[in-house]
Amino acid sequence: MAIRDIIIIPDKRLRLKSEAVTAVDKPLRTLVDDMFETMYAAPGIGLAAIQIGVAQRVVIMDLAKKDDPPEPQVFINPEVIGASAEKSTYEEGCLSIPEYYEEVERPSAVKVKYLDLDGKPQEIEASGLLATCLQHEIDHTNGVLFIDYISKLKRDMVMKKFKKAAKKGEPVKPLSEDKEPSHHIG
Ligand code: GNR
Ligand code: NI
Repeated sequence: MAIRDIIIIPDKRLRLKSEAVTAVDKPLRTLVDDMFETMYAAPGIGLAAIQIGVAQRVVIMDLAKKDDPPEPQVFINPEVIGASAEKSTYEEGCLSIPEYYEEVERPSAVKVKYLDLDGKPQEIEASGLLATCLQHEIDHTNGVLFIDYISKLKRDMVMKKFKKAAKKGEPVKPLSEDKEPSHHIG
């Protein structure tokens, strides 16, 4: 097992459409193991393979509450095959856009088909946080980020901040701490 580096914006790989998994084999299980170790270390509640630079349609998740037993879930080649008309709003974050959080509206419930770790086709009807997280992760497999759903003004601000930090090779501070010092008052 190994913790892998999580790539962050503006890394262009986050915009790739990942390739379908063709074999649920040993190397895939190793990838999944590494993804869990990476996600738990971050920590996060979900992870798509592209976030560690692997453009394969693999998503993992663990929505267990802190201090409850772990509930690892794996979705291979996940696909939304149905969505409710009803929407719900959730404050989302992303390990590839560290420390930025914004409300996103998505269908409240979705039906998703996928393969399990035995390569067996499965379907799940998800609501609540699972529905939000599945949509967030499936978006990653298609090169879509949650900032694509916020206003252009906010998105441009976030991208600018991360581009600047990437150029300087600096860690990115939360936007709340990003106020420029005043030049006129002591
Ligand atoms: O850890 C994560 N938390 C989260 C919160 C609200 C909606 C989606 C997520 S997923 C995110 C981890 C991540 O970036 N997955 O791609
Ligand atoms: Ni994410």
